[in-house]
Amino acid sequence: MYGHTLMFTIPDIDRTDYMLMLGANPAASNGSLWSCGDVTRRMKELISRGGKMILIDPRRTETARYATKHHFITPGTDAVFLLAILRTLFEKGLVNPSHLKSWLKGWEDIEPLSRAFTLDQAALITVIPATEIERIAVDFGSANAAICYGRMGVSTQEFGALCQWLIQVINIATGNLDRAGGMMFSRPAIDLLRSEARGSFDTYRSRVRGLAEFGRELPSSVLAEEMLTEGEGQIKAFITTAGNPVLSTPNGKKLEQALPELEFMVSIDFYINETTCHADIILPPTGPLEHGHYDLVFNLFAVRDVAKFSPPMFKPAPGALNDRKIYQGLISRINRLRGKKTSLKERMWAGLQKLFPYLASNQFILDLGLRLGPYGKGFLPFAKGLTLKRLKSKPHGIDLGPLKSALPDRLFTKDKKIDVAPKILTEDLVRLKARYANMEQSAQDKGHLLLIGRRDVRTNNSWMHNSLRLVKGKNRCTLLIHPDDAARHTIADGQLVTVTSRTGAVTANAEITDAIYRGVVSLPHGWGHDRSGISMDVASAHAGVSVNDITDDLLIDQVCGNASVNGVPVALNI
Ligand SMILES: Nc1nc2c(c(=O)[nH]1)N[C@H]1C(S)=C(S)[C@@H](COP(=O)(O)OP(=O)(O)OC[C@H]3O[C@@H](n4cnc5c(=O)[nH]c(N)nc54)[C@H](O)[C@@H]3O)O[C@H]1N2
Ligand SMILES: Nc1nc2c(c(=O)[nH]1)N[C@H]1C(S)=C(S)[C@@H](COP(=O)(O)OP(=O)(O)OC[C@H]3O[C@@H](n4cnc5c(=O)[nH]c(N)nc54)[C@H](O)[C@@H]3O)O[C@H]1N2
Ligand SMILES: [Mo]
Repeated sequence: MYGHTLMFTIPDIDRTDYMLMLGANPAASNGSLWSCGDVTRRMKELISRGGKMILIDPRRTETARYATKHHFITPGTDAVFLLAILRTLFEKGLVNPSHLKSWLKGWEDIEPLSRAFTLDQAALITVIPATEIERIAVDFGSANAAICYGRMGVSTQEFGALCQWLIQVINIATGNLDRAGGMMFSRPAIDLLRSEARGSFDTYRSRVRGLAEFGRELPSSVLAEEMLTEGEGQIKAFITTAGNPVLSTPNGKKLEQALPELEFMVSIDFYINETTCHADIILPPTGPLEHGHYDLVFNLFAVRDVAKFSPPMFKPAPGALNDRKIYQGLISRINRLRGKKTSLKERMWAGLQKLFPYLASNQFILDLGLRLGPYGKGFLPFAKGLTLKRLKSKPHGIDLGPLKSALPDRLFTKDKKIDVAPKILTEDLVRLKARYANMEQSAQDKGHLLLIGRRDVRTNNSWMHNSLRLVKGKNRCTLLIHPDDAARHTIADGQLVTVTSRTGAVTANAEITDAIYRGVVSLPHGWGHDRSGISMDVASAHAGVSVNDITDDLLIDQVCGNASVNGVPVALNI
């Protein structure tokens, strides 16, 4: 839509009056696509200045405590809800893209598309009453500044791409894009958008299942089958870095079976965990306190433009390398093996780096990035602006101000227009309509339960569980289940329950709570440290089970190939 895969819209939380949030739990995740300090204070301030926050989630989460209103929703049906909001906005005359009008392409397609479902149909499918959908649309459309924001719950599900598109359309339709208090674009001191490629989609496909590439990456759901299926192009060697896909990718068990079959595997990680234990070689990088830190990624997602440098606290062990040095070492060795000749320029640069080691350091690259960035000093002796030296003189970081309007300059599309109705997405509405043509098709009507995930403030995916202070206390890897469903299956609180899906089964303690919607159960991801071969004593003693043993590599958002780890049909046994 905006011409760049990294061009995320960031909620201007500090200046908004109305936040409609779907499938996100910032009170646990610390914001995610709105990075900042103290997320909960910011949500509280929104309410205390008279604003509203509406939360749509199949679970009444920790974030619900900060919301003015929480609505349960049937997992996977958010696209229908968002269409109903859009439809109502049009019907009530609340659509006005105002300042965005002249940059919109395909705008005339939107109103007819918004009529895909009536409000009553949407209410039946989502379980959010029609009167409430209407109220949300009217409040959203009438607010001075409003934000529609959705995260993992509306991304990693059957219609994730449609959801994220409709969220953009709602913000655009109400003129809330690129405006203070709405959804804005960040302008970090080192701008990844300018240095990274704009991105790609479907320029090639996976060998076995034919899923499309996105930004030169294939969906994680095809990884195991690409290793296990023989033939030309079969994956025989594998490098992992900063990832634990045995626990984090759908049907991780299948990947776990594929890894020992590889001819060679190397992992760049400091832990011998469920994935790296299969590697022939593990290359441990310096730890987070042994190298300096400047955040490239999260400054891009931040609710204010900020820059901060954290110097290393400890000296690394002699010979220890940071991640970048390890990558460089691997790349130059692979190039050499492939017979790639180094150019004269490359050799001269390597020679200079030998003479002046600073030129080979991360800090040199960082200084260059800051100087050449939008707030940079450049290289003129008397110019003002950011340098690494200046940043280092402010140990708490530098605040570069609130988010600023950035359009149309920041658009990366060739025609400098916003593509409001990309064909890939508008065509996917056909699939959505077919899916809910009759409600009998929904898994809940078939007697299945739908499995969703959850995060906890003391976790970070799979890798915080070897720290005792982050795992002690009561077991958090429990199966949340509604009292009615528990009664139906004669499950008592705390009882061990086996959860079964197409791909496997896991057994966890039930936690009965009305904070989860009827027909929905929830397990967190990143646990399952009971596997042999790992060397993480604390994690093993607090093993839990891996939800991704029962998520499904065949359950994907068809249009983009992203894994649908939310809304997995499961059955229970005691
Ligand atoms: N403490 C902590 N912080 C983290 C992480 C962590 O593991 N721990 N992980 C980091 C990472 S990698 C990420 S990507 C972010 C994620 O950040 P968030 O997306 O904010 O966090 P989640 O807890 O995944 O929130 C997803 C929510 O979606 C809900 N949900 C599930 N299915 C549906 C659905 O069909 N519809 C709707 N409307 N909601 C649904 C879930 O109940 C859940 O509350 O967090 C980051 N921050
Ligand atoms: N069912 C389900 N599955 C999910 C999700 C979900 O919500 N539900 N969320 C998905 C999401 S959003 C994400 S992002 C993935 C995350 O999945 P992964 O990225 O695979 O998992 P992490 O647990 O974050 O793994 C991080 C690894 O990096 C290592 N590490 C930490 N710091 C460094 C470093 O500085 N350098 C190097 N080289 N290694 C380091 C850690 O030791 C750990 O082994 O999980 C996904 N899987
Ligand atoms: Mo993530």
